[in-house]
Amino acid sequence: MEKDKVIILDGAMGTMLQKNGMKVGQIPELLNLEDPEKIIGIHKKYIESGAEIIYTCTFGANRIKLAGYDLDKVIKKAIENAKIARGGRKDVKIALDIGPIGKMMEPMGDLKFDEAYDIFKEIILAGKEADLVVIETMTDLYELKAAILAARENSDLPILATMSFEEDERTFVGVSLESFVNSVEGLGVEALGLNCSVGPVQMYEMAKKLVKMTDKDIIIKPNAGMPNMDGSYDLTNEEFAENMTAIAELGVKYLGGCCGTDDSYIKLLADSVKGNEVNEREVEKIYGPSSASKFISNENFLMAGERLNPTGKKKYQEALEKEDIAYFVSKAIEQVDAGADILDLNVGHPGIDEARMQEKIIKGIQAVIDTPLIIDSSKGEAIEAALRAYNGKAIVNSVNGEDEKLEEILPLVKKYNAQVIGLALDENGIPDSIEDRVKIARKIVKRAGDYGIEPRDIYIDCLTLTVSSNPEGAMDTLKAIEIVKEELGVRTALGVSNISFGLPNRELINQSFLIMAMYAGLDLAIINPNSKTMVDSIKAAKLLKNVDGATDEFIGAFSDKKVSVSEPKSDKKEDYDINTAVFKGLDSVVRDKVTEMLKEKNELDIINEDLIPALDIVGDNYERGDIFLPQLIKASNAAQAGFSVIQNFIKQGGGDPVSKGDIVMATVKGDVHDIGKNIVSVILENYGYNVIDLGKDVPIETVVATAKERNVKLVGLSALMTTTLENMKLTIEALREEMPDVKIMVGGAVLTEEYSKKIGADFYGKDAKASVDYANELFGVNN
Ligand code: THG
Repeated sequence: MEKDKVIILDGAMGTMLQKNGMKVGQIPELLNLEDPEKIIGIHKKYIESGAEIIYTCTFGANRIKLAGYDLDKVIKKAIENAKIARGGRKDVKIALDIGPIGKMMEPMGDLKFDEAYDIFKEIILAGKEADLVVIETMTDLYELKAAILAARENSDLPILATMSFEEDERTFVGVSLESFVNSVEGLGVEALGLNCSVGPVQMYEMAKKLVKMTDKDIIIKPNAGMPNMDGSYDLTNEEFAENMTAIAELGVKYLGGCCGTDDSYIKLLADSVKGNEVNEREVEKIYGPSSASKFISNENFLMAGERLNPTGKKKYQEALEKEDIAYFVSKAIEQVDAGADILDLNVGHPGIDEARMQEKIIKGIQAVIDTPLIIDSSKGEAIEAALRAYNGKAIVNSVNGEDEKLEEILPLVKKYNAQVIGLALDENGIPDSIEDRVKIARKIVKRAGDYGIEPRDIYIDCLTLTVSSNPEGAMDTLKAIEIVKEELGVRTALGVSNISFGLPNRELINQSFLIMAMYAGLDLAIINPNSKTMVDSIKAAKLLKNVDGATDEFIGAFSDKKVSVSEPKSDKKEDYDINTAVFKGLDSVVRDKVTEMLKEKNELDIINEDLIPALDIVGDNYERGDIFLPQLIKASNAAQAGFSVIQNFIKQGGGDPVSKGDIVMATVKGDVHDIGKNIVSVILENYGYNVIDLGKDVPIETVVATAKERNVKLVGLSALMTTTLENMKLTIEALREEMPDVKIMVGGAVLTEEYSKKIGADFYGKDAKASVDYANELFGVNN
């Protein structure tokens, strides 16, 4: 087979537009119509420099960012401009460029998954004349999933997908490299990789990890280094090309540039690597389930919680009927606290629309915890709805050896990139003989393979029979596990509790059987994590099997040392203390707790002694990297729920609502990227400040007028683009002139502490927590 050649991508459109006199605040996408020659000229420069794929000038072309304009026309014209630039060259492809929508998705913001899908679908349909689709600069895995599905389901174009990772190897909302790769490589993309955020120096280590963990082709499109004080980037074109050459040597196929790179960068890059064969890579693929921020390798034993299941549980059934999502979330948390690695979700119950319920509960659970899920249903329709709603790589439980089931379930597993549990039974039930069970397993693995599902993504369940009625059943199951693992290269799964029906001391039997099964090679056990005996014996068995990290885990669990700051006193959510309830983002528990406290405690004391300290724990965990943005926001909102209870209480008593002070927040003129500012606003509010949020693209006069009118002590300004830093400076100058005493804090992706000092800001907020600390200091609040 002919070896693959390196492919050169283009550089930044924005950088070139600025060089060519684009004014601050001008919308690049509209230039496709207003000044097509400029866009065509830039594409041509990149093609002359050696680019083989050029990105259309449509990064922000969506109905949210271009509200009020003819989106269809902009996109079609953008593609036409790229085609004009390409002329007759067959070696240049045109990529329909799709960037983030610019609004946060649920649960962090209010953009719904289906809405995001529709927004992307509209772009894809308008852009059908492109040669391929590029989805780039994504930070939310869920948004990327919506975009990929929209592209897959509405066009046949190849898809390239890249996300933006910071130096800590997480995206802005906490997606890890492993979660990204694991969730996206199987979604039918042509290639995946990284763009923006950092330069090639910082991207090198990440690229090195990427080329190892997936066999997909890799894309690397970094900035021209890290930002300087003046908003430029710190690598010259030569340094850029040199570092990119090192990255190419790792076996990366697609190479290009993002912010700060111009045609000279791409030229030197192309001169160095264009036409080279893509180097061979030593791939050790990762396998296992993942959520958006957590990947779990199925190299390790997985303990799955079985409690999200209506079997024999009246309360659970009632919760299903009432759609009491908080109940399921609390049951999920309970099991994770007890040590579950992954949770089985079953909502099968008479009268329940399984598809809708799976979707609702999955969204509820993934808003609060990062534990991956097993979708437990026999209905294809419910499995599909669940897989669409799930953010990450789920496990489908289950398929069996019946042809009809295989044909219904396996395509879904493939399409949505899930793993699957295959039961060793078929239309004739569970075979008596071990050999017949293995035969069914073989059939499942073969069929899965036909659909492109790898053995390492399959768990065969050799099925637990009740030992009281099948005396040989337990040993048969264990033997089948050994054979299946050995012969088929799959993982194995088992629901354990059936084994002990009808016998006394069930827990002892379950425990003994589980340990025997682990010895036989069981990889995933569905058990009740609330049984301490079971959980503890897994820890012991892992230690004895010399599983990586098991010794530390065991010592951690059974020595005197305490681990978590917010260890619940019991596993019932009513008994959570306020810290834990806030930490876990349980709005209703926080509301109840605060209501209860108000009976005996002064409202300000509750804020200062309970809610704020609880938020501080959350903030500290966030700073340490133990939790991520979704959890931070969820926890903040829970504190806000408590805060609202207090506000209402005070209003009813005729008092003035408490606020620690007014703060004006704005994203500066010309800048429409306000996600960072929104986060800071939410967190400040939750800390008890009254935030006057002026939104994005705010004129200098509006900021000054509002700050004066409300006579605020503090103004917060954000800017995401280098092009708008100048406006930040002008806004600060205008504020200083009118209000010499006002304090100004600034933040944004390209901003540095140094630069913020230079433009006269009082404080550089590196993240939301830092901004709160500064506000507290300024307003004399100690906590
Ligand atoms: N294999 C696979 N999936 C499974 C099973 C399996 N999913 C469902 C089940 N088995 C595992 N999950 C549960 C969930 C709840 C209970 C048992 C198993 C449970 N049992 C109670 C008991 O054991 O006493 C009540 C049972 C009753 O009243 O009927 O709650 O094997 N792939």
